Amino acid sequence: MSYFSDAREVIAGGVNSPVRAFAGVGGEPVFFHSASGARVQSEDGREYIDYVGSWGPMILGHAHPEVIETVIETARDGLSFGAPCVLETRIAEKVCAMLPSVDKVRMVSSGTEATMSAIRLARGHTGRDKIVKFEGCYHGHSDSLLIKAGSGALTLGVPSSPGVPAGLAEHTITLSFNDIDGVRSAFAELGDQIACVIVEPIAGNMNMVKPVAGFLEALREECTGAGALLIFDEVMTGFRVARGCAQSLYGVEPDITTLGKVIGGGMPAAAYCGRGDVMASIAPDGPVYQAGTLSGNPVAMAAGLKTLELIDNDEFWTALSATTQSLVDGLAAAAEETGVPVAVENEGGMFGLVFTDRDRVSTFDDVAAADVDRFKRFFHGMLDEGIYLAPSAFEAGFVSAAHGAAEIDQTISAARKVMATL
Ligand code: KE4
Repeated sequence: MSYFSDAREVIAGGVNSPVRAFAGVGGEPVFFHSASGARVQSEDGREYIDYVGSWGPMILGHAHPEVIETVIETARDGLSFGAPCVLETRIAEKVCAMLPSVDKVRMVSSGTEATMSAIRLARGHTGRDKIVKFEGCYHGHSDSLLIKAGSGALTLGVPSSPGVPAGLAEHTITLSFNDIDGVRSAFAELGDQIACVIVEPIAGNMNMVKPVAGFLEALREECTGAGALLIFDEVMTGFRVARGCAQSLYGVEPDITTLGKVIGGGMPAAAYCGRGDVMASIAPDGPVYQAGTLSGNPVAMAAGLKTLELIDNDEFWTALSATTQSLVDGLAAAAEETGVPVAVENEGGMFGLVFTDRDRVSTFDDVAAADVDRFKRFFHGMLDEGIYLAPSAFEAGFVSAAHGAAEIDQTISAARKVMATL
């Protein structure tokens, strides 16, 4: 008997999201029982320093007392109304205040819903069918986007999933991330048929890959020139890499932004948002339909709003970025001391670690060529040392405000020990 074998009896694959199944690292997944701050406790009584943070939402740390308190207070007044409530207005006001590119917001319940709806909005608003995405970027599991995708699809080796009709897939143009010439060629050939480009401004689903100089600017220029919409999928980078999201770091304004994870504070909430004239195309104002029973759920709104309120100050970001930097510097030093070639990356509360002899990974091919077997050994070695990393070589890592010097020191000490065995 194991928690996983029990789960597999009644849950497809034993998990409710594939990347959790440890298929990317081998072995059986750890079943969590509880979490607090930077640490999680497993059902079998172990404690780990957590660098997954529910894949990004837990930027304040797990079970933050103010977030928990507001969830309890809000829940006491009812869980869901299916009618407007003022909390929805408040969080939309907060997102608009934090993102200059956003005039209007539509809340949904998952990042997949947000990107799926943003694609439909772009197609409806422009009257065009083709979309552009980038290999290795993951935007959730809607049909048009599950083509050469990253994250779990890449981890499991099914980046283009069965079940997506060829007639739909043919409208998705997949280019190489950071390939400016490829973008310009695609627009030269098909520009007037392209409804939108969707991109993770910092890719976090093929480990962590930053845009090269001019890449995001080229997307902006080509979209504007062709009358296509630029969608920044900031479900992961949103309020994770900077107070103003990735778009504030690169000075490129998208037409639509998708958000998730942090804006739910650990509860199911996500959003698509952007230019008022574009968002005016969404029902009930416009003809593009999208709906959701639990969209804007008051409890999720309360958790997300409290989270945004607590991170909306420069001191938070200065401290979080410093903690992440100290982690990444320590990992790089441990690798140097043990002669293990790695490339590291970080921004705000997000980091990447790739086992490669390249100084930096800039393309999907760079990441695909990394030493996945060495990562698997590193993952399990760190797990044995009480450090919980993302169970995939193709995922980014996340630091919270609850990670302090003690957690970083313990992590670096473990990394030095484990890397020496690789
Ligand atoms: P969800 O549907 O999982 O809420 O969001 C989909 C999504 C959209 N866009 C980006 C940039 C994302 O990173 C995600 C989801 N991220 C993965 C982790 N890489 C979620 C973890 C999982 O699939 O279980």
